[in-house]
Amino acid sequence: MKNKKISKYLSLILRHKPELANVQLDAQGWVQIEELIENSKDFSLSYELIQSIVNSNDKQRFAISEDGKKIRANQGHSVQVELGLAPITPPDILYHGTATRFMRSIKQSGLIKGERHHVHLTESKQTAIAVGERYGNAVLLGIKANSMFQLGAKFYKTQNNVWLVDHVPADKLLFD
Ligand code: HQG
Repeated sequence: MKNKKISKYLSLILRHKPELANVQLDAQGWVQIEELIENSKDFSLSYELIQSIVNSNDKQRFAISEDGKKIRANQGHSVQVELGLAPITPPDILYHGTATRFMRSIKQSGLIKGERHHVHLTESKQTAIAVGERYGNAVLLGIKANSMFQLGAKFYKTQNNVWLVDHVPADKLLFD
């Protein structure tokens, strides 16, 4: 339970509000682990604790750099970062889970990124439904990803298998 709280705290610091822990993200979103341990007043952190939270995180939300000195969130930022992902070819269909109450607006404007840097998509129907359930009655949307790609849309895949795209036009959505 305590680890879950710390994991949520790390998401907040590494994606949205680094200033709360008196740390700075570099251009690629990395924070020095030593600095995080020293500056964070909200939790008593150690290198081993951070490492175990990174390794056990259910969605692999965080990565530690190869030299072991830095940590970053794999995706989900609202602060400006350049994750350095290369655009890749998506599968024919990807999925997005949302809630029934957003559908009217989604049918008009497609999927928009809102506060985040990208619209988040997944290869897994199950994951999409779970994401939609966070907001109410879940709706599973299929996305004609390859068709969008053919028309020039750029798709990225994060280290933890989240697909990112700038926008999904309404005519590329599949729903019942
Ligand atoms: C909806 C979690 C009205 C969209 C998950 C979603 C994900 C619209 C909400 C990650 C809309 C935005 C992201 C439109 C989109 N009109 N509503 N035109 N277009 N929406 O949280 O995808 O646990 O920013 O359907 O697993 O729900 O944080 O995006 O319901 O990967 O690691 O607006 O967050 O990961 O909500 O979730 P969000 P999301 P973590």
